Amino acid sequence: MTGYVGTRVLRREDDALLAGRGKFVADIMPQGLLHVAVVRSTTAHGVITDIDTSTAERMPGVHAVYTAANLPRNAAATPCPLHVPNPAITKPYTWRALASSEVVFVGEPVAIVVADDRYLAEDAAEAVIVQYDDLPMTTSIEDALPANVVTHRGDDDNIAAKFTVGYGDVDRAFDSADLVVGGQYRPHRGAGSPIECRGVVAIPESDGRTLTVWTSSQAPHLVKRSLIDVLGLSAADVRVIAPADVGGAFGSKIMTYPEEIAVAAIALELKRPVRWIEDRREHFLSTTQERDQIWDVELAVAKSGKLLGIRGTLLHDLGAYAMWGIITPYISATTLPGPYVLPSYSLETTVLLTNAVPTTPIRGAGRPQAIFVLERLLDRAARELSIDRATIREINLVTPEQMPYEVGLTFRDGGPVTYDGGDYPRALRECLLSADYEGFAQRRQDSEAAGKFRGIGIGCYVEGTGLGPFEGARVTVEQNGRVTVYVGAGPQGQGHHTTMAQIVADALTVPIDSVDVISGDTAVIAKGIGTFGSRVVVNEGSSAHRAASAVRAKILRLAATMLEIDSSDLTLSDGVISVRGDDQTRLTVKQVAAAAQGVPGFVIGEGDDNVLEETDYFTPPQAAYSYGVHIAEVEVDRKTAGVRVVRYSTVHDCGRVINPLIVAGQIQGGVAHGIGNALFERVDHDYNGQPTSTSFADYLLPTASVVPKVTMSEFSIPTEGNPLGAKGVGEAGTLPGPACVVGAIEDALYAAGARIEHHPVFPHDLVGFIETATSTTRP
Ligand code: MCN
Repeated sequence: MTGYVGTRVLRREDDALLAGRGKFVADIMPQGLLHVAVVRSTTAHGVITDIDTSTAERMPGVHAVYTAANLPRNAAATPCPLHVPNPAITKPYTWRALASSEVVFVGEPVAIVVADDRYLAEDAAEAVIVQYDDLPMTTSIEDALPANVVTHRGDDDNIAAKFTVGYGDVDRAFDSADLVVGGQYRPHRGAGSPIECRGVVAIPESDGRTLTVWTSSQAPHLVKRSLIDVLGLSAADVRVIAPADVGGAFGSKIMTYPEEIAVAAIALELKRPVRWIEDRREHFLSTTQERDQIWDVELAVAKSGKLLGIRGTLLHDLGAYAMWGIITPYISATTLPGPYVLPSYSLETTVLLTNAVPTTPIRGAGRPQAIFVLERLLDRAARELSIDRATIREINLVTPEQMPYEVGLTFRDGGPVTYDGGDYPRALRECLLSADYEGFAQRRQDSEAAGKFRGIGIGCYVEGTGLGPFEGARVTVEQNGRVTVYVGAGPQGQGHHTTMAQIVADALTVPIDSVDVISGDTAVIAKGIGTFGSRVVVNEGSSAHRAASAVRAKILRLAATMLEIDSSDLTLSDGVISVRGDDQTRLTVKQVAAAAQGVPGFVIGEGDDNVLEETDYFTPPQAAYSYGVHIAEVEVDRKTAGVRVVRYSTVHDCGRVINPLIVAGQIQGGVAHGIGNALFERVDHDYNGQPTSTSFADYLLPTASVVPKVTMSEFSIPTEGNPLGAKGVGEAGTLPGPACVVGAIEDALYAAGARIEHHPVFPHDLVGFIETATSTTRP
């Protein structure tokens, strides 16, 4: 059978995962393995005045203690590369394998202990005495802006970049507006929180020069490039593998981390395998985070509800280093117009360094914040104009007739933001239907009768997915007829091995069970970028499709030569080649593949037809724009002020769907993430810059009992930007979550004065409104 694309093929990844047979970095235990514990900065900003490693060095089982001064290959001398440079960045700070003098956040690595096991390493790490001269510090955007304190000593201010985006005549829009609404909006910092924290195992060859690095990463090729740059290796010296089982990442494993560089350098020096496995506390202290922003914006509207313009400022917390450049705030700024016709827009963005863990894209990458702000503004305008909240969205959405729609902004790839197609009003209509928007009033009454406040909220989004520059796939048919697909970007739970097998099985017209997928290994495919930005289906999927289609053509040409027939008379289906109009003559892919292996000196096909292998690197012309609508309904408990999401409906269009089952899983997981951002997840610091949320007791995640079953529907308007017609979906489920959940909470308590401009929303934020509501309804 072929025709796998579009069908609910069960994930081939799941049997092993469900049976506990997944193979994660921590499962890689080569002979002679040494273990690392990292000594981290205990101050948010300071200068290291002394590191005393003498006691630790003498402790049993300790092999070495390293600081920046003695880290092998001078590995701490060179900062990690700035992965996404931008001319607007004026302070391109990136971290080093170990801090040498100044530390700029609590958790920054300052020393490393290598021991026979992790327990011994941790004990010895405790015995490393680091003295600091503390410097003034700030972890808050408000304090960072006036530059009373600076994140990096010697700087005059904390501004890492400043840029303005916009189009149209904003001043005229505001002059002619019937209504102006605005506010200060504050989405807060959260963590990526994958189940598997980070980890790295470096295994050297005995030559002291070459090594294999296993790392729990979203971007093994990028890690390889960093190792080459920082450690002065040649490309042939280092192989980086991200195992097929990476236990989640959500963006936090995109970049090169200090531990990857340090562990590789130490393994080369000690000529022993070395590993470091991050624990949860370290994850909160050292793995990148996202979302802290302050938006001061206003919206100009006509009394018809038509949008006229938005203007304002955005302050973005970059944390202590610019590891992923300014991609996140740039995406925020260019996402704000959303799926609506917004005639004018101006936003000045200031990107600020703070003494906290660096921020880099976490699922959604700046978009959830922009969607939150825009949808809050729409709700406010609708209320002031007494227009239904669904109607104000409906009358402003970009229509199919306006497609392709040029927003007037430049996207992060340097091209214009041009929505490539779709039916946004249909998505809203269908979501209102599936959420039974009409029936809400009755449900509200029922909740009130049960002593609860009930509200409904809407969030619409459009998202540029599938950006290049490229991702590759190598498709090869083995002599036994099995097909191997080598791809650069690997999964962290997205089910790529299943979807790539579907794409290749269809393009080759062979059974899916004959297709094996190998991902995330720099030794099997030369170039790769990584899994982020909902880009794999567009880039890697298209490459796999094109490579497999080219191999199929080769198979048919070889079969034609073998059968002495024209290849146009042949068909290939389910791995069998038949001659049109001839039931007797057949060849299998296996027979052709065996023949193609050849006998020395004999040639079957022409040119490289004899090699049943193709590599393709697809480059999309621009982003593929997915879009959708989410509607949440919440109940707020009168006694506890607890919020419960009781209904959640989504409609989305991600173009041609490769696997509806996987897409549904991505949306459901994304919604959980969005609910977490709206109600639970908040990284905080005390007045000294000490993180106060460093365990799942302090940092709450949504659990199965608080995430409702999501009612999902989809329709598909394929994009023309890639041969599959697919658009990305990996982040979509998260994007409008905070917007619609907070919109619903505000709706529940609107009459009591609730105007909510931040998230997460905690029960204590609501107590006052509940008291007001209770006192005004008391007889
Ligand atoms: N897919 C499909 N049809 C489409 C679009 C996608 O069948 N039209 C399938 C793809 O083939 C793939 C999955 O859906 O199996 C996601 O594809 P895509 O949208 O291309 O996203 P990526 O594969 O590039 O994944 C990255 C994205 C991001 S940016 C984050 S963050 C994220 C996410 O995916 N992190 C995740 N989903 C995650 N899911 C899990 N379980 N864990 C994470 O860490």
